[in-house]
Amino acid sequence: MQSYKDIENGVVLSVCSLDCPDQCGLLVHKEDGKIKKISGDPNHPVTKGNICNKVRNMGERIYDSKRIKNPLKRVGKKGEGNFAIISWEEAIDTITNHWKNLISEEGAQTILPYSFYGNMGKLAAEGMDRRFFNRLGSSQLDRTICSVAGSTGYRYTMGGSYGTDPEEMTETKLFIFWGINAVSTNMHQVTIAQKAKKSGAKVIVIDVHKNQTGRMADWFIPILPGTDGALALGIMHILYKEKLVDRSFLEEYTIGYEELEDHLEQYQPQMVSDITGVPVEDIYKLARMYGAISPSMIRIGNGLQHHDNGGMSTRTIACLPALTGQWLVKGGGAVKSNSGFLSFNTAALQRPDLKKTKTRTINMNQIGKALLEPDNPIRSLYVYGSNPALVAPEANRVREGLARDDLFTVVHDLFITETAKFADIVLPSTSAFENTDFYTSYWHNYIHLHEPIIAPYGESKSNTAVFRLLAKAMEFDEQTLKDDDEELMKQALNDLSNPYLSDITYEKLKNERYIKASNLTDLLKNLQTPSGKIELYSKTMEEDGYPALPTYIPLVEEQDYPLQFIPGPSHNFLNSTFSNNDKHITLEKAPKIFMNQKDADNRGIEDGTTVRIWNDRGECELVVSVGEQVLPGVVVSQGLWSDMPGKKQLVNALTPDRIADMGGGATFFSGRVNVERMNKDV
Ligand SMILES: Nc1nc2c(c(=O)[nH]1)N[C@H]1C(S)=C(S)[C@@H](COP(=O)(O)OP(=O)(O)OC[C@H]3O[C@@H](n4cnc5c(=O)[nH]c(N)nc54)[C@H](O)[C@@H]3O)O[C@H]1N2
Ligand SMILES: Nc1nc2c(c(=O)[nH]1)N[C@H]1C(S)=C(S)[C@@H](COP(=O)(O)OP(=O)(O)OC[C@H]3O[C@@H](n4cnc5c(=O)[nH]c(N)nc54)[C@H](O)[C@@H]3O)O[C@H]1N2
Ligand code: SF4
Ligand SMILES: [Mo]
Repeated sequence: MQSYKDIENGVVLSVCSLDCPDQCGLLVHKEDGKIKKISGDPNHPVTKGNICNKVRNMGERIYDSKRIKNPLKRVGKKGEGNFAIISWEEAIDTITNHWKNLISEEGAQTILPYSFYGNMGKLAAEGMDRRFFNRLGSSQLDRTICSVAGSTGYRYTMGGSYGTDPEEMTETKLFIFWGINAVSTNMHQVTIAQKAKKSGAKVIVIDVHKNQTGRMADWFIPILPGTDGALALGIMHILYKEKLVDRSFLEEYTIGYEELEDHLEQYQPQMVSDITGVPVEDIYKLARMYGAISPSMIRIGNGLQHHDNGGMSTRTIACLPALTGQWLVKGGGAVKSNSGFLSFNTAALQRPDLKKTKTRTINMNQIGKALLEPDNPIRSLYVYGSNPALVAPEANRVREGLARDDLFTVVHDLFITETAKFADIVLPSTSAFENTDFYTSYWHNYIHLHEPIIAPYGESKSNTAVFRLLAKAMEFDEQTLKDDDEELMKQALNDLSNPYLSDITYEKLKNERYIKASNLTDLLKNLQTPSGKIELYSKTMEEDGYPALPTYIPLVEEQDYPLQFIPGPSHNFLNSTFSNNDKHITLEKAPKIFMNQKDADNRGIEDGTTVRIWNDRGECELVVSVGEQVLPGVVVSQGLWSDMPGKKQLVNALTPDRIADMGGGATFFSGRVNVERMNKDV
């Protein structure tokens, strides 16, 4: 069969590589060997031919004139973005000579990889790169920037990232979107809910911002940031008091339901109302709806996880479906992430055994602090699949660290990102459309194979190809560092122990292109908690220094600033991806901050003007949208916008690099700020 790459004109199958739960099946329409159009694959069982505008316009990004074609070396000052073209040979030699010197003089721990999921491909994001850095003995990176607090919290209750199958949600009668802006970030979850609404289902949205998702809800419940755990406990209190709990389910499938009942006594609805800002009658109404309607499904988003107490909030909400026995009902339960169903052989892919010495681990949320640390300094940073100068908290510190003259920085990307501007060497990356890889959704339970669709752009190379080159130049001669992409996939996918992937092999996937995890209804039989039950009471949590029962823990009281600042992602960008592409910038218009009328009036701020937002960490200037979309005391911005001349729109200049309660997670939404009007002539 002709490979997709060699088809000059025609339509080929693909899958979206972006860090988005939907992981849509795509059709790529080729003309004269180039991508002409991108549409949804109508045969995909979950995404069914619909895709977002971002990816419909992905072609603009692939062929954007700003895309880099060649390796580059810096010729100007760090941060200026002046580079000269060099050959791959020179690039690889420069990097590896530098590293060889560093290793002999100060040790390999002076080198730090920094990466995330700019490309969700397993080979791209956790394949040869991990093998290489394990073998190198470099410092390790704790990849905590996204949802680790929540997944750690959810695991204490449910044993891992296992939840409701989206394909069963046509049965669901009550959807609770809790801290998720699903219209923008999980569009097919909304499609499913809207379809279910036609058969009478209700949609509740609990959020700090009445954004597009809140506006499509049957009932929008505004809540004060970081108080979701208290609301969940208030619901539980009422469920027990009003005998709306499913005792037989609790007896058979949970531990700690009696201790929980006693513990809930303190979460009186009035107290919960005072904490959350949700009127007491609404707490009763919500609890009674949750107790009465089945199947109910809670879609837990990242909003509540990006807080100081994100782990505990998620652990607490994850207890709710057990109280009403939802895990036995088709279409009932909750989804935080479903990635557990598709967990493959990561050890075979990443080869932790190549690590010969114990090395330090650096939390990626504190990259600024780490780069500025004078003891055992990081001397070289290798960035791929991520843009820390824009996406990491305490951005001013991150940039100060990146600007260090004695730091040797390599960035592998498709564009000269804000981070790449600080690089000594920039390497051009292929896009996912140019790569072989496989993808596992963290929402819909399908695993996808991807074969290259177009030839590499210019001289660009994939992550795996670059790490093979680096390994060779470092004179590492293990076969594992030479394996090609097909070999990597075979190792990751054959002989799996995961019971949900019992009939998947690489060969089968190659034939069928996408395969669904199986035996999903065995969830309660396979629970990975220490007791094998849903743990309402968790001894492990106690051992780890947390309360064993779900408990409300307020946000850290930081600095003396009056407004809670929630800088979330935007509809037309994917984190910072697309924020440098004209088409997407035009669609997204301008970065905005939403503010309550009262807070605006107190400050003499008018809708549509530019305001200054500041705290001890930094400042930025955004256009304000005044109204009732957020509660008093809360301001919300959307989007991680690229730097633009004369504009101060770096929201992460304001965000804390504090670590959340669990898993080393990020606390982007737990910072506080003040806002003031700016002089008209500024
Ligand atoms: N279009 C688009 N899609 C994306 C992304 C993107 O950038 N753009 N990013 C992708 C990635 S990497 C991720 S992790 C996901 C994130 O997507 P989501 O899971 O939707 O997470 P966020 O958008 O960060 O926040 C969700 C909602 O939580 C609200 N929120 C903030 N704090 C609180 C709180 O304390 N309580 C409650 N109840 N709500 C709160 C915010 O107002 C927001 O509406 O989306 C993915 N999909
Ligand atoms: N204020 C605030 N900050 C946030 C968030 C928030 O809600 N608010 N969300 C956080 C979350 S949830 C996340 S997940 C992070 C995401 O942050 P990042 O992981 O940094 O994601 P992106 O900003 O999309 O950057 C991905 C980069 O990878 C590059 N890339 C794409 N494919 C490849 C490839 O195959 N190889 C290489 N080498 N590069 C590639 C892209 O061009 C892009 O520059 O941001 C976090 N930052
Ligand atoms: S970004 Fe999300 S919604 Fe858009 S095509 Fe990719 S997976 Fe689908
Ligand atoms: Mo994320």
